[in-house]
Amino acid sequence: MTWNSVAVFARRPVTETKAGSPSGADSLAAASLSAQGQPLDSLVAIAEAFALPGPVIAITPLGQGNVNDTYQVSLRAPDGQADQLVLQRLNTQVFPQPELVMANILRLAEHVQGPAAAVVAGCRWEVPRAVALRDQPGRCWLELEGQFWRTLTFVAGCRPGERLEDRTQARELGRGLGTFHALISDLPVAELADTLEGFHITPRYLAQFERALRTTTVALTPQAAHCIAFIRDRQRFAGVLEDAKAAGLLPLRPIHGDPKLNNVMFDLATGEAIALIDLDTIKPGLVHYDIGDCLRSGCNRLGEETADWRSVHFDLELCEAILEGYISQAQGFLAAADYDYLYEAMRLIAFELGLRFFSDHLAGNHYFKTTHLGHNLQRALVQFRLTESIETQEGAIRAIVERLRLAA
Ligand code: GN1
Ligand code: MG
Repeated sequence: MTWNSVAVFARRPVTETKAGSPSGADSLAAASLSAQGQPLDSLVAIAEAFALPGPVIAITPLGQGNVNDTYQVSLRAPDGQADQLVLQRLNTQVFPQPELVMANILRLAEHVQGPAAAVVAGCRWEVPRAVALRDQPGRCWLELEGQFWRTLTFVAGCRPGERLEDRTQARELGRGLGTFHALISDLPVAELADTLEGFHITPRYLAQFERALRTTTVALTPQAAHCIAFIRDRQRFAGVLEDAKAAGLLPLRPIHGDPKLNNVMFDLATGEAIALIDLDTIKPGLVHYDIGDCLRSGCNRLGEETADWRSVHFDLELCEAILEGYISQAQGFLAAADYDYLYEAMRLIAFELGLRFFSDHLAGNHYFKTTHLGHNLQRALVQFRLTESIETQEGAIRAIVERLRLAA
């Protein structure tokens, strides 16, 4: 098959699959279309453009990403053993300069070297690495018919976080994010590109919401009216982190951008957090965006996809354990002012994600993939309920932060 003849199907809403759980119907012979709408034979050809260590055995959808399309490529290594890689089609509507995304990923890989990282982590630590093209060893992405493909190494022997079971896992989640931040805290932000302008700048999402509200054609149901009132009540709060940044209280640092629970990998044997995956949003930012994202995903035991949004609750015990784990690794670079904004960070990032989901609902679901009508509205209701739960526990959360600050 030549490149020109490779048919690449348009994006479709993803069918949700569990990360790393290939099913019986995965064989290339058995299925002609992947769950993400891509013909499998073209996926094999795309995967084979990269310098794979052996022939492809199977390609299956991977993970639950809301933005990119992700596949697990299984292959046979030269020693006969099975091996895996991750193949992704980047959503270039979200990332208009994907080559800068790759530059950041390469910069990270260069900065974080395995053995030194394991010392900081106190255990095995892995960084997914970009794989070069077979015919162009200096290049690690493929542009094909307007689509952008890349292949990354697969972190084996671990699983992504799904639901936190107990304090030990919660502590590991926080320790994982703290380790990642500690490893990149000396990477100059000027060496990272801003690949997604406005990402986590809440006032900009507020402006997008106002625009979406003016032009929406979606029915404003009582639930939507609730969301609108909820946002209006918190408008003044939206600038809290940006104001602190502008006042010089919070510095720009390299961040992950999306360290939600299922982007942290836990070692199957030891339960330790050993990697952060999904490196597309590594860029300059506030560590508070990451801490907020980690907490809003980890402390919501029902998960962000629950339909039972009324029962969503922010779990204080998990919050304490996540922060403990985080601070155990981050105390070396956290300044006093950083602690002052931890409560605001968790409240803001839950609110911000609700705002983003709701605006996308109003605008016709062009940003986040959806699987059913009203999906983004449901997701927004979950995040807003979580925000409320954080707000009602403000005193207790601030007390936890204070105790940990004094102990650090
Ligand atoms: C998106 O695609 P995914 O699932 O890794 C989004 C994050 C949100 C997340 C919510 C680039 O991440 O900001 O927190 O959905 N990524 C981007 O699940 O917008
Ligand atoms: Mg992501």
